[in-house]
Amino acid sequence: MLELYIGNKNYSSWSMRPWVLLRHFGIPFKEVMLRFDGFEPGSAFKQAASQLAPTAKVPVLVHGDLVVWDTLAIAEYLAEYADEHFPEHALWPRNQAARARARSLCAEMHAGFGALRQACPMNVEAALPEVGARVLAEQPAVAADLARIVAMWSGALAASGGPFLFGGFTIADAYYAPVVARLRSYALPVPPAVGGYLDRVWASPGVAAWVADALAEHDFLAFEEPYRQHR
Ligand SMILES: N[C@@H](CCC(=O)N[C@@H](CS)C(=O)NCC(=O)O)C(=O)O
Repeated sequence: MLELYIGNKNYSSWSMRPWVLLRHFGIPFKEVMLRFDGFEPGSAFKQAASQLAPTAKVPVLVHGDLVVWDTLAIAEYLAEYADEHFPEHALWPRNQAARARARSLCAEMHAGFGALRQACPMNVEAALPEVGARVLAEQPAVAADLARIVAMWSGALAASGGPFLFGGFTIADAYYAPVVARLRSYALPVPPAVGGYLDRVWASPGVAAWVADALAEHDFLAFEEPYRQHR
């Protein structure tokens, strides 16, 4: 049985990606939450996470004796696992060129969009449109990240015909699901075609299940909240 170690669902954008992927495709797994009490070396989270993987971060996938950390490595392992055990599901696009493009998009997310991530941390339950408007006006790097995301999604949707970036839901959509959450929470403006994509991602089964759990969490963590004082 696959075991996926994750953080708080309201806040942990990296944990969201592999969880959504597994849930979307109905691949059975056991979820283990390591609550974020803090990221200092002495925190319970860091102590537990450091027992699992050298990075002491989540997500971590454990499969028997194998430990896989870092989201991209986990996504690749899950794609191979699905090829073997659930061949009816394509976690990456089946077309080679589309698969290469999907990997490019995921790598770009993995290494980039620092300004957006910093200014608009994921907070599923929060509605912070005034913060979104302010950071967009005051931080050109956030506006540049948003413009690149809009161009990326518009291009992929036009090329594939949708409903998701590469037609059916793939790792690329799971990778950008936390960005969809941010655009919604901070009400960052997008053109209508991209707005439709946000709605489809939000309604997709894995994402909807994660969001429902995040909304039920009720665990306000002040160190994850640059803008709110309370829920
Ligand atoms: N590159 C890692 C990043 C993982 C990451 O930063 N996870 C956050 C939670 S969303 C974490 O565990 N943070 C703890 C810390 O920074 O000490 C990945 O792709 O999995």
